[in-house]
Amino acid sequence: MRNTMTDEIKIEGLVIFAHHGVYPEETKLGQTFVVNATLFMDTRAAGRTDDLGQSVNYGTVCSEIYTFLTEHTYQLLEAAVEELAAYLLRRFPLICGVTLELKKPGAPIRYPFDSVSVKIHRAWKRAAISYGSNMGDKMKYIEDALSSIEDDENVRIVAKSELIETEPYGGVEQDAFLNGAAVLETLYDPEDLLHFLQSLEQKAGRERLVHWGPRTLDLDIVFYEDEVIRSDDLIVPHIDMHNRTFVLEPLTQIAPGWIHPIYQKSVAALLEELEGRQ
Ligand code: A4P
Ligand code: MG
Repeated sequence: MRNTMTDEIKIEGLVIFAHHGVYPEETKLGQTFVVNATLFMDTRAAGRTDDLGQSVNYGTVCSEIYTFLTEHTYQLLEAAVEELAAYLLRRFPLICGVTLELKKPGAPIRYPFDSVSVKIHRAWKRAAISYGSNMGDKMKYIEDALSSIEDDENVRIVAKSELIETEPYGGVEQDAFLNGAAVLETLYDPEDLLHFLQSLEQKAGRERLVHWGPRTLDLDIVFYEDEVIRSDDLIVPHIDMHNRTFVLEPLTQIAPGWIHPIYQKSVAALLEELEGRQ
């Protein structure tokens, strides 16, 4: 997988007068804030060509930080810095991650202190999803879901497989499926991504009647970076993906080398093994 933490552009000590705070005086009178930002990106192309068009203009980034912090008002440093990080990641596609620190040297604290601050790291994360439909206008359910994904500001589609027709798997007698897979970059954490995908299933009129039964739309998270997650409502990597041709075949088209973090095998190797077993 792509290493997103290669090079850094740093902005230190950017001073901005703005109006964030819990107390009414703070939002009314305003005060000084100081921003430290590290922008993670691959600077090699700019380094080789000496062309600003291949990089991120740090002057523009400073202006955007200034505009954002002066045009919004947040009570909490946490909220200001969270929203600012997402804004910068959406606004500058070359930036794959940011570390942002927002300091408030004049915070209303009645003891001597230098500064209080909140510092966070946020980045675009890679996820692989698979989708299937075997009711009604299957193609349309899938295409509508993909266009809703494209429209969401927290997700970018990196690659999409072809859609393939597959025989039902899992022993329930039902119509053939249309299946596909996509690689995404997302600002959602795994749980939020699950909830987002479930909202699209609901939009497609999905009713949960029979386990493994017919559905207008099923959207599953196959991988999220190389994370291994086992919570009550989310298991990643998808628990049965290695047994499913309808997941592995489309995923092999777009991400053959993605390594399953538990089996330590690539998607292409898992497909080859599965075909050998069948
Ligand atoms: N959940 C846990 N982990 C995940 C994950 N990684 N991604 C939980 C998405 N959801 C995850 O799913 C049940 C619960 O799984 C969710 O509430 C979520 O919290 P569901 O979609 O509500 O219900 P389901 O249909 O009972 O199960 P599931 O897992 O979606 O069904 P499957 O296992 O995906 O199987 N044959 C072919 N050829 N093609 C298909 O696409 N699909 C199925 C559905 C059966 N046979 C098929 C196909
Ligand atoms: Mg599902």
